[in-house]
Amino acid sequence: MTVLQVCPLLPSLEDRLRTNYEIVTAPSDEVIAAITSSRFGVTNEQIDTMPALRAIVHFGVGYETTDVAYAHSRGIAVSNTPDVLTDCVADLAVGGMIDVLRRLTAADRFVRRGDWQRGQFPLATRVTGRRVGILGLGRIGRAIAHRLAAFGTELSYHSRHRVPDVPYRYHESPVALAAAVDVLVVATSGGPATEGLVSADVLAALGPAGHLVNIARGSVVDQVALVTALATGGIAGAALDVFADEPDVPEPLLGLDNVVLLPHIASATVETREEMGDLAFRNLRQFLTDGTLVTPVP
Ligand code: 8YV
Repeated sequence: MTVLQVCPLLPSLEDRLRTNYEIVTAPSDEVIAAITSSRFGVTNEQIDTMPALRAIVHFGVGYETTDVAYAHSRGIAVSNTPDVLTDCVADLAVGGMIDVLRRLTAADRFVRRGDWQRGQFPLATRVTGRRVGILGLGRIGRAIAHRLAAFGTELSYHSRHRVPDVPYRYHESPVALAAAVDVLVVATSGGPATEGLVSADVLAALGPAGHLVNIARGSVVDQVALVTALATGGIAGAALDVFADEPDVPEPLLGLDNVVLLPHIASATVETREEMGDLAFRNLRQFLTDGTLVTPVP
């Protein structure tokens, strides 16, 4: 069975792939399934060069880099790795929020520079009791909210649809949500439906005392507007795990002390990456055995 490996993957997953299948790195007539990461997906051009392709398996929960409607129209099933990374992504969102409010990494830089010998580190912002807005109350958004409840935060959210069974206040738009909170946490999916959702207007509504946390996708935030807001005091600070054009980080951000910059590591723990690799492999194996996927994308 010939499987296309689109990009480098977790070494333990690559080993299992090589042990069980004929792995190729370029599209061909024989390829029956493709395995890829959320970052790379499979392009429509690649799909068109693989007439026997029947499944696209993603290592990652996001799948916006693959045109799922196009794949489905060609009779190609698509899977991702939901749930197994929810906890780690939510943990990192909370970590990023605490970091940017309490200025942990900025304080670490202060100590390393030897500045403590010269004076006190400036006061930071209290985490407990903050008003936090979650943009996108899916699995990950809910896990973030669940954790933040322990900090006595006042939680509200905006999602495509009102979520019936949660105790958090719903706001009709991202602007309304941003205007009502101290911290805006972005937890939506990526892709065209959420592109630029956090616009200049949303950042203005968040305001000079507001903080932004983004563990979703860089595309969800108007990055040019964000850089301006951070550089000019339009918002107080941000913790960013994702960027519009990874691995490029806008140059002006590198010099700002009010921004926590992370290299897309929300799911990057040994435990979670192994579980993602295992789920991706099980999707592939099950598909090649009986034509079904463990976690198909809708
Ligand atoms: C990973 C992610 O960085 O799951 C996702 O959608 O963005 C992250 O978990 C990615 O999948 C690894 O390629």
